[in-house]
Amino acid sequence: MAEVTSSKPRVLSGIQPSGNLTIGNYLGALKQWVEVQKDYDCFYCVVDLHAITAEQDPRELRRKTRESAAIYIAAGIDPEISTVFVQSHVPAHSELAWMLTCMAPLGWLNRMTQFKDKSAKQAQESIGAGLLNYPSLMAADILLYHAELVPVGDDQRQHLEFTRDLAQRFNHLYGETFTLPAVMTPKAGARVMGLDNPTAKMSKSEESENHAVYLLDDLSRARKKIMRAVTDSHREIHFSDERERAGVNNLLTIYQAITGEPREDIEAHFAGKGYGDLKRGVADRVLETLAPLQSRYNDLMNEAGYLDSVLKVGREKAAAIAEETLKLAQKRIGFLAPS
Ligand code: AQP
Repeated sequence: MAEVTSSKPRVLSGIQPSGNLTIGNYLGALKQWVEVQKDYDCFYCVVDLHAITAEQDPRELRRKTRESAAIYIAAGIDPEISTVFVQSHVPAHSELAWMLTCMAPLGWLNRMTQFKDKSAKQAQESIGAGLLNYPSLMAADILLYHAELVPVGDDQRQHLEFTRDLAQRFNHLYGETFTLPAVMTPKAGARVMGLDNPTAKMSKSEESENHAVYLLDDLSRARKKIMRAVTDSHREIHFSDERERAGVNNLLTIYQAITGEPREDIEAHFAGKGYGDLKRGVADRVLETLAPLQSRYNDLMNEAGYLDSVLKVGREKAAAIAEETLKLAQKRIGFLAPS
């Protein structure tokens, strides 16, 4: 077993290998992960157990799991300082998830926006129970590592509150066991919207052609998608909460999230210019991000054995911590320890 020695506070986060990772996943999650990795003891997993809450093709799931892990590293996660692993490689996630599922009130689960949104797209009788129980599994992911901070996009805030509530419930019933985590969302880019429909969140499982820029999109294709983004019939370029200006606001937000420039400077930069200039400006910034990421991705996928060795070390480090927490939770709940 790998030794766990860090005294830094812990971070945990993950992304489902349920499709092609988008610039929404990058700006909402990955970019923050990279930013915190020097100050925290970070655990980043590819959450394949979550991915099967929707139907997956087995070969594709395996391929996307490796691809996602490689993208983490290509985006700037350094496996020498952060732990990168696959969720299903550490069985403690499933085991604690069951215990938490048994404690999670249906009323809480039914209130989850993500469940309501995703289940509304399916016939009632065919909705998998996993979709409803998704937040209990996410709580297990976080609580196993005593994570103090969870960097995610805006859509995961409610699941973080659920995690805190469930941890408190367990601690109250069985004694102090879990650390209550805090959520961390980025100042800009916490909710990147679809390029073809700026009133809906950009999602990797949304299949329409111009909805999302994928991190591994061919660069000219990525540019085309941005140039085709839905805008409006106004002329001025400024940030706005108005629904009909959501497309322009989304483009400006992507620009802000990548450059980190203040809003006033961005508005000044585009003052008197047209939507074509705005789209070109955003496309340039996005491509400046994608080009080095893709080049690192290709390099590391061509290095035989590299990714597998990262995931093996990651599994060992993650399992050492997760199994210890699981044992404590099992003891607290009253399970007989094996002799
Ligand atoms: N559009 C987004 N803007 C900002 N952040 C986003 N995230 C997802 N979409 C956006 C953040 O990315 C992380 C990983 O998300 P996930 O894969 O676990 O599931 P999700 O939130 O349901 O993301 P998707 O892309 O919409 O996946 P599918 O389509 O499979 O459901 C999270 O931190 C999330 O907030």
